[in-house]
Amino acid sequence: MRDTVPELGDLRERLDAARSVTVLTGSGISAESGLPTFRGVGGLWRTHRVEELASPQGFARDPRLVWTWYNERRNAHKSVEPSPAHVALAAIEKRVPDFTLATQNVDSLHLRAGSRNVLELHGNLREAKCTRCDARRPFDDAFDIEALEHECGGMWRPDIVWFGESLPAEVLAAAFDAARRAELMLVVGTSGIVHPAASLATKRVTRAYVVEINPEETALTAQVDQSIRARASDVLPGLA
Ligand code: BV8
Repeated sequence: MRDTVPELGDLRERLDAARSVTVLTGSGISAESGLPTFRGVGGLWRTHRVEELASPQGFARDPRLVWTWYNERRNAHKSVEPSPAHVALAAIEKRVPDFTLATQNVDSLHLRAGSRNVLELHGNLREAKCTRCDARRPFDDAFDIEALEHECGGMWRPDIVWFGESLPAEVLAAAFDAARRAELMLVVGTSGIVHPAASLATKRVTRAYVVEINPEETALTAQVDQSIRARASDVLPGLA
């Protein structure tokens, strides 16, 4: 049961007036769908640090362990539904002339909710790619961790951006362009720790009025224009 309707200030008026809106989301918006956040449970998966597993070094060290983790996450993605917050962002997109959704999430929930202009900054788990050639294949069902070699001699890996890896150049450029021209930016469900994604919401990059929606303080709280201490589903459906 919701105790109070979060104080939105003039956010509704700003959203109605904005021609150009950019939204940055993180795993907190998918917590509403039942998925664990990236650093939830102390940033651990079983006994391993997620930053370790989500890295080329972690994959080189133990590809079967890393694929076991991604198999579990892919199955979890398929077993949940977009949250009211994901659906609300898709509805808001229809009303805004120039709307961009940059997500750090790899769960495809924004696309499943109907969002159209989605920039997947860190990739997604719908496909796997070869470490050596440019072969790709769908990642719909769990990968057989005993059959990870590709015929070219490379190895199948999830098609996502690991720590220490560059983000896809064209996706990142589009995200920076969107942040630069935005009049209003919403930052939803991210701890603001990971760069360059988090930098999109900083005054170095955007001149937008930046509103954060998060039940907790984050690395961005000190520099946003408005920080609404609430869950995404307590705020976004009302805005939509
Ligand atoms: C790059 C895909 C370099 C994987 C991810 C040392 C060595 C190497 C690199 C670095 C280093 N130090 C710094 C770096 C840079 C590094 C970085 O930023 N590290 C951090 C940890 C300090 N960045 C990189 O490595 C990036 N690449 O810099 O390249 C380079 C440069 C030039 C040339 C070559 C190379 C690549 C970063 C991408 C990493 N991949 N994901 C996977 O998913 O398995 S990042 C990962 O973190 C996820 O994508 C996740 O989305 C993202 C951010 O985390 P959050 O989404 O914010 O999740 P978190 O749990 O932290 O927070 C959840 C929030 O939700 C909380 O605030 C919570 O309060 C809130 N919440 C909870 N419930 C709700 C809610 N909010 C609203 N409603 C709710 N109901």
